[in-house]
Amino acid sequence: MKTYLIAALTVAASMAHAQTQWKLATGYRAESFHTQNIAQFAKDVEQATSGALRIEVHPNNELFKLNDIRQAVQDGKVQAGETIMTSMVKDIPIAGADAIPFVVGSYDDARRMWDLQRPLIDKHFAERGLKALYAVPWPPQGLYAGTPVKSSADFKGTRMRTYNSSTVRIAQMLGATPVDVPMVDVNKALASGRMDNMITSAVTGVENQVWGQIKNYYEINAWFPKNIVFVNLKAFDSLPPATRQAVLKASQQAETRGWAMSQAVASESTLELKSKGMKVDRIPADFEAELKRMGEKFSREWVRTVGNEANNIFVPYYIQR
Ligand code: PCA
Repeated sequence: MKTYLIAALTVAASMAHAQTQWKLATGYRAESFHTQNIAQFAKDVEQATSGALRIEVHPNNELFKLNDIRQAVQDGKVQAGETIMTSMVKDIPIAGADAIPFVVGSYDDARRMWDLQRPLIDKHFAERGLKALYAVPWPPQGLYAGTPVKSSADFKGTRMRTYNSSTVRIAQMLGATPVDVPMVDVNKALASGRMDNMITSAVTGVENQVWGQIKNYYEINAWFPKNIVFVNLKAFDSLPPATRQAVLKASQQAETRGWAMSQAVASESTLELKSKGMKVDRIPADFEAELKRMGEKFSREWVRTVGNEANNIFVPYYIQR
């Protein structure tokens, strides 16, 4: 009996020794579809490696703020993370390719964009000691407004909630004052009257129950920003080969599953906004044309900051179309 116990303890101890634990930091809520997808990814990895790699998910900006997560993973302060790609544009401008207004208009476009963007992201990540695992888009970005809008003049002097440098620039072009509000604080910012309008997805409106203050949602389909899940390269490389393979396989599955989830929540959320009494509409044609011109101006500015690398995405992107 005693010998069995000792043998069992020895096995348990050696298994514990072989176990690696990663923390994964994200800036979004645990209930968010992106985070649910990560939780499933972590489960898949744990199962495929019989517990040799456990990934503990820390949501809600709990470990690091969304915009600091890439640097924290790069510096090895946390092994893995998720952020929105546009949060990296200052350091990796090409990461902002998916938040240029009116370039990507559908999930198929978003897929083509990601296929072209990924090799460049891989290169920039490798230079920084990072490894991209997968990326998943948010549903299309629409316009939320407190009062019905007819033209850009309606935004002059309003406070527009922003979540990255792209949305800041758009707020400026509309003559609004940008107010930086993390996604998890939108409901509070609305309740305390800090913001009047915003551009984001239907699901973000649902998660923050915006209908109390905001009554109009316009499906302008402005862009499909992506969240990216990544790991410190040293942490990845120190795994045994079979564990690395398991992580890559689970990543691929998470990417496929995440895109399907995104598409499903896109339509469900728009219906939910309607069911809560919000008016879901198209914007007037003149205003749409005005927004498109702003989008073009934005993309000229962006191409200037990115330089030649922008061609690697946009030349094939427009040729394939
Ligand atoms: N929701 C996030 C990013 C894009 C989106 O749809 C946010 O509003 O911050």
